[in-house]
Amino acid sequence: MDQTAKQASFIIDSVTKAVANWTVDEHAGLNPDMPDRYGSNWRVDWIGHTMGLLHMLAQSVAMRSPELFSHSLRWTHDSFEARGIRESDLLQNANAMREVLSKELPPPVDKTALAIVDAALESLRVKQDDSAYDSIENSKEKETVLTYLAAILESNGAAAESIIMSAVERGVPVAAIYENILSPAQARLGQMWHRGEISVADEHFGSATTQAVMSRLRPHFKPASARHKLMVGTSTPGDLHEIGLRMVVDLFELDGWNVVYLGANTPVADLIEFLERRSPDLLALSISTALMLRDAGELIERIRENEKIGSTKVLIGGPPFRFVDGLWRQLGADGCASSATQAIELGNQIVAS
Ligand code: B12
Repeated sequence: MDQTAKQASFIIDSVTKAVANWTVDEHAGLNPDMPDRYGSNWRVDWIGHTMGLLHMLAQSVAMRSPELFSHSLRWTHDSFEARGIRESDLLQNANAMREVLSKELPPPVDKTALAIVDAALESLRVKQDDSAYDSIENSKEKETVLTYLAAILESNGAAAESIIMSAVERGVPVAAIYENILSPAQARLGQMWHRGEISVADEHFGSATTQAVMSRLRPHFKPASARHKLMVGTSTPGDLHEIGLRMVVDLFELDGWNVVYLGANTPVADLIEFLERRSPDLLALSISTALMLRDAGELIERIRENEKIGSTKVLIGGPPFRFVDGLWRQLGADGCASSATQAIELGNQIVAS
């Protein structure tokens, strides 16, 4: 990772709380009716929103990627729109944050950060089409995805499981169930939450059901002949997403690898110690939110600096790499794949090279 950019991002993180408070003061100064419009918790909510934006700005600076912040502001814009939060509030808040940052940040961090905020505000002016976000249309199992989702939305876990088990019975391979049914269903749940169509509880039920279904598929695993290679899979410390990672690990297992699935949020020191103890051929690191990018880069730096495990091959993946091209190279990984199927091909190549 670029050390100057990383230090600049730490500076932004260090002033986040103060900048968020000051921003909300400025924003509320223009809108004395904030408590009437957003309820008694309005201040906490707007401070939380502003801090989230600032943390994303820090990641965007660390990665030297204005797109990351623009993407995040657009995402917030659309989510606010779906919840009836005025666009003028988002814009006034972002402009107030810009003003406060211009006073609080030292040069040259101020210039870098303000250019990123300006680019994001400018990009909001262009209406975007989010249809590429929907992977159901392109799925070979579109009908099954829709019936699976319908069962989830009725909170009927038994029906959801039986839809997937029927797919197994008609010969759909595990990899295809993952890629063509469960992945697009999860992405659609995320999209529906974003649009304000379902609650966090519905998403949690869907994610829990998908994980339960994945466990039920294990007896149907028919691994290829042994490759005598070991891979360890984890999400970046602090990252709570685990479904994509688990799909990747399962498909490596089906490809004949020995696998260790550590799940989400393994603490850095414990992960390093584990890698030293098990010496895997490959570490698969999942990064699902852009908020974890700098931490992922630091983790890879720690691995590289370590005499015992410095040459471990590191494969990364997750949604942020779909949104911004070439981001993975900055993190010092050996490769990045956008799906579990691609991960197997690339993982084998990387380890053989
Ligand atoms: C379920 C979910 C959650 C659940 C996770 C539950 C769990 N047990 O896993 C919970 C509620 C915890 C959650 C929280 C948050 N989430 Co969330 N979440 C999702 C959601 C809806 C589905 C994730 C999923 O299961 N996808 C299905 C899997 C199969 O897809 P996948 O993860 O992309 O994985 C595939 C590839 O990316 C790749 N891959 C994944 N990992 C790896 C690793 C390697 C090595 C390789 C090679 C490939 C690879 O292969 C996988 C299979 O093909 C997504 C929406 C989406 N479009 O994915 C948002 C999403 C990932 N979340 C998002 C966000 C922003 C958050 C929060 C910050 C929200 C908030 N404000 O609190 C928090 C972060 C919490 C944290 N500290 O991690 C964003 C991330 C955007 C970004 N660019 O940063 C997404 C994309 C939603 C969106 N459109 O904005 N989330």
